[in-house]
Amino acid sequence: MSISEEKKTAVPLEKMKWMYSEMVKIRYYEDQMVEVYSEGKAPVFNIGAGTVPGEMHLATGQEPAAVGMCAHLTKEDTVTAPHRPHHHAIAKGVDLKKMTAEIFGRKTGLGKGKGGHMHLFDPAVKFSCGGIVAAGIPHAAGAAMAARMKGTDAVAVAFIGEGAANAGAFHETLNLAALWNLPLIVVVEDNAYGISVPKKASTSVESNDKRAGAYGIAGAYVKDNDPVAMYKASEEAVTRARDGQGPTIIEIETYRFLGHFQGDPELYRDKEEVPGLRQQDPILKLKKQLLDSGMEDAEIEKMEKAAKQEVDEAYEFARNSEFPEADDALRDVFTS
Ligand SMILES: Cc1ncc(C[n+]2csc(CCOP(=O)(O)OP(=O)(O)O)c2C)c(N)n1
Ligand SMILES: [Mg+2]
Repeated sequence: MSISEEKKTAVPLEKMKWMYSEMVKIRYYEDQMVEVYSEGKAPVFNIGAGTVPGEMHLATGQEPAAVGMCAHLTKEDTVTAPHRPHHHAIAKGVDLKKMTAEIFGRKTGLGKGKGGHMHLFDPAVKFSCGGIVAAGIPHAAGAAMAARMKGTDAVAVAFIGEGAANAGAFHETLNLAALWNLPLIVVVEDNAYGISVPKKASTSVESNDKRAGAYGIAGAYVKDNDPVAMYKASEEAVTRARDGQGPTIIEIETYRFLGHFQGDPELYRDKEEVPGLRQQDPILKLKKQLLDSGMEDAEIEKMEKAAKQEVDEAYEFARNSEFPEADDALRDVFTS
């Protein structure tokens, strides 16, 4: 079964403005992170040193997937995200100050500084993420099942990379989610690579929405990293899930402007690839649409300024927060 033809309904201006402002916030957040992450890691790149120790996976360029979907969600809906989670977390409304403090390893962080950037949990908006590829899919199915058992109309969305769609957990979960008609949506962000492996070297189908047919569920494909098309595909999928009509797989063609992780030498792609991709920046495209719809430059600038201020305040909060005590290491964790 395939999702119906793209609806021609217009996206409400308020939603367009929200998506733009969130995309600017995400982009600026990650641009700041590039700088902060490099602090203390020179002269020879030392991944364990600096203000933000550990790996860092940024989603610069992939903003449309997160904002197009989260525009339809409330804090009662669940989102699970993978190792590249900042765009989803921000669009879902995770507390930006506590998120940044967590990434900085500070006591005021979402997980008291013990999780870092791949382990952000915010129960207030039902958001979680993790570094185990594909693990968020069954977690989201569990949340979808809980919503169904409680009789609410909440939905659950698992964001994953296209590489994760080849994991057993993807197929096992979708089989049961289809069988049990769960309000689950899996959003596959096809950024063309799983680390250095191109999609065509790992995936038997051209796009993962085709795999929906194997489970008798709906599938949708969003091309060109288009936030408005993502908004529309997500609207259909969320409506379907809330109405008790079961799961959907959405694949979005998206672009990763940065390396797999910060410090990635990117030897697997042509040096011309990224400048070419940046020419198709989805933020600039959406800005043009806002201007075409009659918004003034000054109003757009005001939105950009507000989004950036929120980010600056979050970084300031994180920097000024204390580190956990050594004695805290074994608190709030499972011990045998
Ligand atoms: C179960 C598991 N296997 C391998 C890894 C190592 N790993 C981290 S990211 C990644 C590639 C993921 O690719 P994709 O799903 O396309 O996401 P992207 O990084 O492109 O966002 C792999 C193999 C892991 N974290 N978990
Ligand atoms: Mg990928």
